[in-house]
Amino acid sequence: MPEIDLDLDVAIVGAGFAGLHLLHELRGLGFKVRVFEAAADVGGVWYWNRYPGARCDVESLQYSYSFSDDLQQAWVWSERYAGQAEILRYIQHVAERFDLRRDIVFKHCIEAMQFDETIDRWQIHGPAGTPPISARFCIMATGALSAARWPDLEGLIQFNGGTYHTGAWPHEGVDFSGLRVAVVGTGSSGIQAIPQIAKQAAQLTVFQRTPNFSIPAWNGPLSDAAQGAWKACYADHRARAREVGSLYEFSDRTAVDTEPAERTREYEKRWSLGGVNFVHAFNDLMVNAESNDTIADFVRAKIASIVKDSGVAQLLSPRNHPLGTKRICVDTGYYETFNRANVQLVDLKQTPITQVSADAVHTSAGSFAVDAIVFATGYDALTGALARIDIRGVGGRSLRDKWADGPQTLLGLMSAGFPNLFMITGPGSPSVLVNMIVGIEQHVEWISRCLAHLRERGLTHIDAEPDAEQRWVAHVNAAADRTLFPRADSWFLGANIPGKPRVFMPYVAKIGVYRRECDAVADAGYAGFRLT
Ligand code: NA7
Repeated sequence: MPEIDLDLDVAIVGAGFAGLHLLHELRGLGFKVRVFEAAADVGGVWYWNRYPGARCDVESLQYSYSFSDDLQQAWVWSERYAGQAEILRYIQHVAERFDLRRDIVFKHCIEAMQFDETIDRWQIHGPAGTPPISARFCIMATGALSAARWPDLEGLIQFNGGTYHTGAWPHEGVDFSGLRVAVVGTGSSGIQAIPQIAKQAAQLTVFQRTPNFSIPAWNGPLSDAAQGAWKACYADHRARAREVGSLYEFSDRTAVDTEPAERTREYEKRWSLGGVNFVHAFNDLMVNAESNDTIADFVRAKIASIVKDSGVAQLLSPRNHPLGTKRICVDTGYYETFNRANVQLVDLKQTPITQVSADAVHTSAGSFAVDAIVFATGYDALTGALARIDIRGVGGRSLRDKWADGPQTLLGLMSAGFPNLFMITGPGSPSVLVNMIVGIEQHVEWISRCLAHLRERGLTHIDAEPDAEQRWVAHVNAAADRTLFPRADSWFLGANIPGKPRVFMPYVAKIGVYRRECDAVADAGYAGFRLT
């Protein structure tokens, strides 16, 4: 572990995909930079999310860095969708290949930071007893889905068995053999973990508050031929990804104007191909409720055809939100799992959890004796990791206070009154709506160019203009309002956290559109930002 350098050009918080790429880029530009990471090693969410079945739902060849052709040619992926262990090995390989660990301070959780206006520097505080760090710039690479959320269940403290969160899974793994297991939560994590846990546990009880739409992954080994063919055209694929995020088969047809039989053929074709590509079957699905009903009906019919108990199939069928307005899930055998004799489904909408006791989960309908509880209850998304740090900007104002009614940013990159502080894939940028690696690389490029620009001109201070920020926030809200997204109680809107303001946080735009908006700002001398 490196000595803590107390006087930096740039401090980066977080050693996941974003932090590592930033470190490589900024070190290459000659900045004195260090990364501070709470975990014992690199990886970010892929370090923590070790639950059974954890897997990326973007295809491996696309969920990887593009900044080094040597890297992308050398690394060999084994499956169409990489599992957590393989992605973590890839990130560790990147850290070794580019000799990154020497500039990362591990087990160093940042607790607080203040901007000192007299010297244009951030004072950054880590664990108690460690000296404060001083950095001209600070970049939050803290992740959009990294602040895991445990539900506040009465009596949980009395529970005698093991309790686990998918977002903070024990490194040694958990053996559920012979146990009666509860899983609470049926988002992407629950939907991936449930089939795996069901195979091991004696009895699995799934506690579902809201059913989600899930599409089969049809994961499998990646052949050398397919991988070789993709790598031969990597430059073209990456250029397209910079426009669209992930390379799906985008449609130029509307569902509403397509004959029902042809529509169904298209949905069947895409269902058999699997993955998120399914939701791009027509180009009006996210803006036209009537069109969305057609794809939602198709998935509900699939659920009914897979799940043998029609009552269970009904409970698993989402009806309270348009398909895709909550993050679409991608699974391996999820709906089939409910045909197993050792799996039961409890509908928390009708019968909520009332309390947990020493050996059971109790709902308004009855008691379920269990030996272990898995919480797949998600995250305080997009703002949670930032809110956990006491960030104080100009005049000692806290970011938490400024964002009390929802996050306010310019381009999702900075927030006015917090000079020299950047965010990677922050609220107000496309963030979780696109392939995260593509979004990360775009932000790393923009910030690197910005810091080089400031250094060349001897400038020490950059801040967002409040007016420009307000215009951007309005623009982001207006973009969301043109879609069906606001119709779901999703974590995109903060709806999963009691008391969190209901504001649609990511920017609904193609990454290429957003990239051009960001580049235009930079080309105009950072219009909307104040540089001194
Ligand atoms: P999600 O998608 O937020 O899913 C969390 C699930 O947990 C969801 O079904 C929630 O129901 C449920 N939940 C949350 N709190 C409770 C309580 N208190 N009681 C019962 N059920 C609850 O998180 P994931 O980890 O699955 O996925 C997050 C993203 O990470 C994923 O999209 C990928 O991008 C990676 P709700 O829908 O709120 O009613």
